[in-house]
Amino acid sequence: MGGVLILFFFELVEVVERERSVRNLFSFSNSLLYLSPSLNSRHQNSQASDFGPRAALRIVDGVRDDVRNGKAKTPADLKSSLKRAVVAALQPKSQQKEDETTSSSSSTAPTLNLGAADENPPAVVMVVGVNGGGKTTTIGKLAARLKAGGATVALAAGDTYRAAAAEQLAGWAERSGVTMADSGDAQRPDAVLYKATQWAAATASKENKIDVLLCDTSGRLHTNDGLMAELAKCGRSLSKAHPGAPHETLLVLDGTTGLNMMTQAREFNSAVKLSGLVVTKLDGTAKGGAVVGVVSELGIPVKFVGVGEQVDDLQPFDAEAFVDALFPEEEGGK
Ligand SMILES: Nc1nc2c(ncn2[C@@H]2O[C@H](COP(=O)(O)OP(=O)(O)OP(=O)(O)O)[C@@H](O)[C@H]2O)c(=O)[nH]1
Ligand SMILES: [Mg+2]
Repeated sequence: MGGVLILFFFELVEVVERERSVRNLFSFSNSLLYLSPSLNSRHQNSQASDFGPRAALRIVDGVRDDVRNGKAKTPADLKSSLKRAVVAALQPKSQQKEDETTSSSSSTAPTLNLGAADENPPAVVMVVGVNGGGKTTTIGKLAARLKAGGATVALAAGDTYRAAAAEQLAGWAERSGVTMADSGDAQRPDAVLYKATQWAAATASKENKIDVLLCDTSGRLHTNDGLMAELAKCGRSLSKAHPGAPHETLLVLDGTTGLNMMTQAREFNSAVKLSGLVVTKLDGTAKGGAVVGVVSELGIPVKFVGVGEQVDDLQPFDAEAFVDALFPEEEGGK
């Protein structure tokens, strides 16, 4: 990690030396110390080192271009340039296309791409991730959000491992004013999700139709091959029960996680193709900087952030606000 930091620092210094865009290198390097919380060990979880090598280099390239083009001359310019480069790293190209095609049915959650299910509801959203990241809580909050936007929502209890998991989800259904999907007497997670999806699809054609089915899954370590294979099977069950499903597969990432986020995202993405990320627990000291590396490397957009344990503590992702929190105005390496 230190290597990445050093590289980051020296790349910038090299650029400045070569371009002679900043006269006083000493004040420039001081400004870098100010700019980059990564160089200050007090700022845990907001470190540029967490971005990972590929994102860090991409960001350096962005800053370098601004220096070369004369856009970044002062420390303040450099800070803006750095922030712009991180914002750019957080916006995969595919997201722009998605935004253009997002249907009106998801207007309260503009980043969810549920329009494909307009003709053949329900839209099915599968939520995956490691243990305790905030999957069930995110589902509860998302349900309330979608409901507030006028959608009829049901929840599927695909976490069959923890005895209390279905109860926890049912609690969220009650809080959010949505229904629990009926999965009959199914026991295995893939069977529960299959039955729940079939039920939701059948209900969707009736008067009290279901627009969106949110599927919970058990937390699992991305290193557990057996459980990852089981998750892939759950995904296949959804598409068998309802063609086109899942319309969204969201990976929930605990914002306090560092570089391990990348490994988690890679493994989950290869088991079930991910369409979006949710970064949780950003209400604490964590800033979730490591997700910059995930977006940059895998091209999967962040769609929501979790900022608390209450029902309305889910926000659509705002790259600029996220980056402002990573590089706060007042703080610095003072
Ligand atoms: N502060 C804070 N806590 C959160 C947030 N999201 C979830 N939590 C808490 O994190 C803990 C775990 O949340 P769950 O939703 O149960 O996590 P999970 O991923 O479903 O966990 P498993 O099903 O056991 O894998 C709970 O105590 C939640 O209240 C958040 O955005 N902020
Ligand atoms: Mg859970």
